[in-house]
Amino acid sequence: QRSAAPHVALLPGSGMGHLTPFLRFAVSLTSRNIRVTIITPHSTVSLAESQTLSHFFSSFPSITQKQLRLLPVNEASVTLEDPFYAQYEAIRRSSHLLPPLLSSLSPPLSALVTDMSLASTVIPVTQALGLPNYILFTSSAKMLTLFVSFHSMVDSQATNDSDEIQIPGMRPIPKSWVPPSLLSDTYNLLKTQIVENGKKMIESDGILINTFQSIEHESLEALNDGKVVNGLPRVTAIGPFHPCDFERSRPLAWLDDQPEGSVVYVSFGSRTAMSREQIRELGDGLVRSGCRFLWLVKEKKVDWEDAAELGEVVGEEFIESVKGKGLVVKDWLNQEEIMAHQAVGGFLSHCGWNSLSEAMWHGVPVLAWPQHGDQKMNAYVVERIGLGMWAKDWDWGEGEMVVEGDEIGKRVGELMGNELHKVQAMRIREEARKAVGDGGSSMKGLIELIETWEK
Ligand code: BUP
Repeated sequence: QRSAAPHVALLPGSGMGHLTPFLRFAVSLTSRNIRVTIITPHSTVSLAESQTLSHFFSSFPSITQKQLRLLPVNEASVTLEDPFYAQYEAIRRSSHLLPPLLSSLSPPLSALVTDMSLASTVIPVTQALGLPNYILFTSSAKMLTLFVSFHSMVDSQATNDSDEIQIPGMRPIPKSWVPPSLLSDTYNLLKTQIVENGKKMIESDGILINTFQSIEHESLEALNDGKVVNGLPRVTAIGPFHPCDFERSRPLAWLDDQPEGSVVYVSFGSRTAMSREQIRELGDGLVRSGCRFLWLVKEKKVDWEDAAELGEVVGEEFIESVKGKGLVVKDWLNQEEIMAHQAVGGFLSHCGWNSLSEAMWHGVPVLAWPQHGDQKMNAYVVERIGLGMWAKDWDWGEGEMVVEGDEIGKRVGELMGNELHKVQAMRIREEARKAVGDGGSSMKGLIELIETWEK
């Protein structure tokens, strides 16, 4: 027997890369008559998150916001780590505030959807309340295979001499694709969180993922056949999430004046700090490539700490010398609008999964330069599906090595001149739209999920 429209609460993780897919998912649920409440941890780590949230809730007044006011965490062992990981620890320590908040929501909830990095914090809470819990995994299915299995191999993998990691049911992957902090002998926040959350996810009611069958069927099949982890709940691909128009905009008059497909867009996401030395080499590389470019420069992980003037970071003379051919910016841009622009013909990307989803959605070829975290696993997907190429011999952005301008220029030139990638990127664009269109694989997954909540 069907009750009234289901009411679902969403609890996103920290950073734009985790918040954005939750907001896009919320919009797609609302458009299917699901009542949505978003629980927003307060304060946010970055300005980008707080500004996006206020813009979002004024654009979608039917979606309810409930703030989870986090208790302060003062120990240096936490505050000195990456602030985005530290936020998960803060949420964990404030988790006693969740049961009263969840129970107060009206009408009563049908389910809570939580970021993967909050699984071990939230699943015990929902179990005690008898509330179904779903995990929204905001990265690739390839990364999910590592995330859910890492706890079972953590001790042996960190210490053994092999340069490969054997994820059960998958082909071995080079150890170099795994972030160094996961392989370190000592525990840090990232390693603890991946181990604890990966282990706990088996107890969730389902795992939702922002990917689609035609690009990641191998990983999805291995996950759903119990090859990676026996007893894992169903993994449902429901992506790629549609970019939607709440996203903050900034006019791109400069792009409007550039020839079709001539501009390479360069961005390493919202939380990559690049050294000034590497920034200067990158600038040199972009000039050497001979291509037009739109480059978003970031020197600090957290946006409000990124205070240096653009001229000081890249050099005043550089900005002058590239005028007309290159635009360098330091402020937040609406990336989705950039991807959609006819002038953009390539993307030099860190391979955050949202950035890649947007590149797929708009058919933009990618030159992958993973900087940290899940990004090498995602770069593997870029290369395997032919969306672009991966500069495998470049170190993690956070590594010691500085990639020289000469090398960068060469690869960017190759990306922009590669006709095969252009054709394949357009095919992937079609597949992406098919997946979320009527009768598409991701649309079917979403409808089935909603039917479960309606029961
Ligand atoms: Br920077 C920047 N404008 O100026 P990812 C980012 N974005 O719209 P990340 C903008 O933020 P994680 C900007 O389009 C994407 O949706 C971008 O997410 C948008 O990378 C999102 O690509 C960034 O996943 O997060 O920020 O490194 O590490 O969590 O993947």
